[in-house]
Amino acid sequence: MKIAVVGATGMVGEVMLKVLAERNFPVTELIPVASERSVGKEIEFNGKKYKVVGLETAVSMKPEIALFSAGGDTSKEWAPKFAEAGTTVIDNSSAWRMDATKKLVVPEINANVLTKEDKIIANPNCSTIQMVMALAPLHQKYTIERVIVSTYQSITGTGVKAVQQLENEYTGTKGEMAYPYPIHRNAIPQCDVFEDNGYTKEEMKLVRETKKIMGDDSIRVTATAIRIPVVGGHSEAVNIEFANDFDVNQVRAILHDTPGVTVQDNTDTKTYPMPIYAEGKDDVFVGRIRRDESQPNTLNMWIVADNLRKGAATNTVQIAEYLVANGLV
Ligand code: 2RA
Repeated sequence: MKIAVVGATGMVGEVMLKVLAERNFPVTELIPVASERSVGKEIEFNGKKYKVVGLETAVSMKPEIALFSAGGDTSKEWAPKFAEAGTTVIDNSSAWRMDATKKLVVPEINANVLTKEDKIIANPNCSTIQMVMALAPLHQKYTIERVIVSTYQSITGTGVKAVQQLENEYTGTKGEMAYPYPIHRNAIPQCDVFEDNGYTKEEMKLVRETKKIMGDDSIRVTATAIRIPVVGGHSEAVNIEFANDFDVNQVRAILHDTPGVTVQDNTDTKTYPMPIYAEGKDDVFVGRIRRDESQPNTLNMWIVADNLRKGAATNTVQIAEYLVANGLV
């Protein structure tokens, strides 16, 4: 298959290339796409060298699938152009996620909503993906009424500039600031910009996208998203109120049996998920599973995942794999 990766030189784009190769996705021709300043750069993929091209050229090459991670503006302008040329776009930006005509997909949860007619498919936000991976099987069993989530997010989610700022703070080097505050030895209670309701866009993505992916607008969600000086992945403290009671061991068993989820939960051996160990892996790791003793039918747990992999690149590639396996492209 002819596959375009739009944003191939970016942080998520590079991980998408890595995941495509690792999973032996049937790429017969790669079209690495980036901004004009990167056109002509060489990218190595599966032992072959490919030259980076611009968006116009990439559309004309008519790839079967285009994996996008190039920001909302680029996606808004160019995803329709690829779609018109017959390409199926899987987009990592927030541009299409809440569009009622576009599917928002975590393959393990709702890939079945996909049809041949879906030419622009939205990849959910990283912090949403890892949370719903753990919520969905529990919702099926116990019916979730409300979710309270606090996230502790890797600075890789902000981008290269933030990673560089943290490195500079470690080494005492002067450089460009992604944040007006230090990241090192700090916790910044703002991921993305603020909306009129006092929440950040990141927090409202968790609220809105969870309902859409799980197909249930009745689930009440509130979120606080924090940026911390970690690079391996996002962590989330999640409090879940169910309509029905549950058994904690059964919760562990359900999550254990959920594809893509690994339970790491043993207080005797101090076993629990941590981003430093989740980095580079595709699973969503769940631990600290315990009843909330302050109210009935309520559970606490801790969810960790590599935000660049399952939170972005791997989920995108898994959607592409589903499309191919089901003859939808
Ligand atoms: C973040 N979820 O971590 C977003 C991805 N860019 O900031």
